[in-house]
Amino acid sequence: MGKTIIISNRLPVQLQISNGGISAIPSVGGLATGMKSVHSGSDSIWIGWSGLTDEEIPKKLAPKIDQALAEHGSAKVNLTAKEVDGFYYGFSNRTIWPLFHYFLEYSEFELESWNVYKAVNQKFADAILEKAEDDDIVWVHDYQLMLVPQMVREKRPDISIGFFLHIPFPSFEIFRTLPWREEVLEGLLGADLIGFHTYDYERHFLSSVRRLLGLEVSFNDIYLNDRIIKVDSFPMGIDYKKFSEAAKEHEKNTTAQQSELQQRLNNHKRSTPDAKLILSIDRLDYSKGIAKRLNAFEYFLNKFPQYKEKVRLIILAVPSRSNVPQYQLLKKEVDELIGRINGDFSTVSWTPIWYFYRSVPFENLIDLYTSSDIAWLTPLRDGMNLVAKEYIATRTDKTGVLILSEMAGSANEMNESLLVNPNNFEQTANAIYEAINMPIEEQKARNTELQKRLERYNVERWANDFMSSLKEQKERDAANISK
Ligand code: GDG
Repeated sequence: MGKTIIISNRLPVQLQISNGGISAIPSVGGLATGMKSVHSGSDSIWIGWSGLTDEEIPKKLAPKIDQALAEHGSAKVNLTAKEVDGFYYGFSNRTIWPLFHYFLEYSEFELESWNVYKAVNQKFADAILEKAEDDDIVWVHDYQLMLVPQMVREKRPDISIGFFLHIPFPSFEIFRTLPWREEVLEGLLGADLIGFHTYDYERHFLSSVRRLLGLEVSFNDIYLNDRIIKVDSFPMGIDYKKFSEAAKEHEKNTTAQQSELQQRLNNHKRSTPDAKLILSIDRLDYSKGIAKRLNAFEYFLNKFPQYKEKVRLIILAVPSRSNVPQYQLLKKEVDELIGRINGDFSTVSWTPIWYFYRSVPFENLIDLYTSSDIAWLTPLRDGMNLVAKEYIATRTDKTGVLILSEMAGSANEMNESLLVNPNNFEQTANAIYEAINMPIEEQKARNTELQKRLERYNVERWANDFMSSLKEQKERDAANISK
């Protein structure tokens, strides 16, 4: 068996240029940790964009960058500022991202950025082709690279190609509005195996393939000329051990070892023992429903005024894609809403919302998860939502309540949480009330089930399931062709 080539827009390491030198630091995100088991040793390589444009990389540092990346089993695809603009901020994040999250009105259909998307996908495919040898396996990730499978297959029909989409695949009625819908489907069909987080996304994709390309589809197989392409769902898990152990370590911290945030949260608990902390963490993205959540919080405070001074909402909004206009508008809307709600409801001893617009180090993330009585995660659409899973994994004493949107992929596996429609303020306000008043025994019973499932279907299992299915598929396809 050959090596595995993993390919995604961003690499599992982040480059830092300082004092004329360069260093590559491992990323902590879900994809990077999830792929660790696949991306190990010398038999795998990860190809992606470094996050720095050609213009940003000083010429004399270029060889050093390649070397630093090679030490982490990675290689970069070079992109100019213009390419990043058309491919990443343009077609990926102004066309596909809003469309696939059902924000049709935000989706821009611009020929220019589609052309850049195609050219950049070809660059990624060329980078794979340069490294690909017989018996290699290629695993392509996410919506930025949907044309890559076909571009690789054209030149190397012999190697195994898998594709995984980390965001929802929309229903046919939404997908059909894309001017380049057939090309996108054909790009994906270059893969032997196409994976989604949920069964629904898988069905939507199959329906688009049948109706737009007229291909024969049987269960989750697509017949294309002499090939069979398999489509399946692989709900992504988390590094359960990492989160549960970090939470256990966190509990052992002496006051001197505690972060400032942890000390403040502990003080808050001590001074107001019957007050509840509600946590909300997302990238600042319109798909995450942060503005709706703030409106629902206001609705809750009006409906249940007895909880004024008894609840506090912590909003951690992580900056994201801030040069896309919709994200700038959203930032303004969220800032204003928080200002208004705090202005209307605050008392001398209470501010209803604590707002942080930044990303925090991992240890602070654990501080927030472990200190919050309730996690309130209500995206309007979300491929999976790993934060919901991470919150549950850190609840070592099994207390805590998760209020989760039905529209998150993770809702399928987290039935023991309080599932809500984020557009229904009445239902959401009642869920907050229920969460605040849920008996400890019931919290523990729900979380015991959730934790068992999350521990079992962890991210390593996800990656291994996908890889085994890809290998099986290749064998099945080879047997079919030789018939
Ligand atoms: C996409 C899909 C799908 C967040 N804030 C901080 C921080 N995080 C980490 C969390 C979590 C990750 O970022 C966020 O993952 P999500 O799944 O919640 O959301 P997206 O970023 O939108 O991810 C999503 C995912 O891909 C995987 O397929 O689930 O649906 O949209 O791991 O812990 N980490 C640190 N500081 C922060 O401030 N250190």
